[in-house]
Amino acid sequence: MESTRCLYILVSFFLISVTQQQALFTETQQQQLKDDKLLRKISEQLWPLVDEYATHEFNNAMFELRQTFLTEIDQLSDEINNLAEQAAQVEEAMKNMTRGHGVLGCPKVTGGYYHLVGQNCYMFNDVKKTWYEAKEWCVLNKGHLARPTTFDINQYLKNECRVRGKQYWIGGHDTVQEGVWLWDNGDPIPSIAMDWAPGEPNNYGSGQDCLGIGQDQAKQWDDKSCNHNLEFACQTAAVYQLR
Ligand SMILES: [Ca+2]
Ligand SMILES: [Ca+2]
Repeated sequence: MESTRCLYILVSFFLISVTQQQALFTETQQQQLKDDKLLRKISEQLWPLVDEYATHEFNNAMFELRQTFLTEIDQLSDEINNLAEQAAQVEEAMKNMTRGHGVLGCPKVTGGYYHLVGQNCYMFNDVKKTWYEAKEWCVLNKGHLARPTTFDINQYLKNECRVRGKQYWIGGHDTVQEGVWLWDNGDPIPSIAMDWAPGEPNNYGSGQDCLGIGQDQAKQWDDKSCNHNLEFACQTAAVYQLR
């Protein structure tokens, strides 16, 4: 009877222990579930914050980078302006130096020799060409057909016609619009600069659209057919050259 009682007590302890462990296990499991839930909740709230922070940081970094680039561009722009200014100063200094120690001269060309007259150089070519061919030839020889843009230049050209006994193509035409006379660089010829011989320009025959000088006794201007072959005068600006 005593042993049965002991067994009963042992079984009771065992059952109590199992129940306690079960209760403890359930409690642990519940705590674990709570922790998991909490972690999920934290995670759900945290990641958007992390994203937002990262975006914010990225935007800040981009903004700073942009500011840095803009500053560098400003600095480079200033440097370029300074260099351009220095280049202009050097160029001006070289011009002054050349003026002080140099002389005005004419460029050397393969087609002949330019003669210095004032600030310009002239070359009279006695091989006859059409106005267009003459224009091209002058350009190939660092010049252009002569342009009597001043009274003095016009007088000089007329005198050369007189001395040489010839007429020459010069750089004027009305090929764009009949009666509207332009220099060969496209500038209009002012009426005050015109020196037409009596009765000219007459656009004679099938049309005369190119400018010649040396007409009649006074060696004035005449409009001629551009395809007519005539001697021609080239002109170019004189340049300072070191002695
Ligand atoms: Ca004409
Ligand atoms: Ca004419």
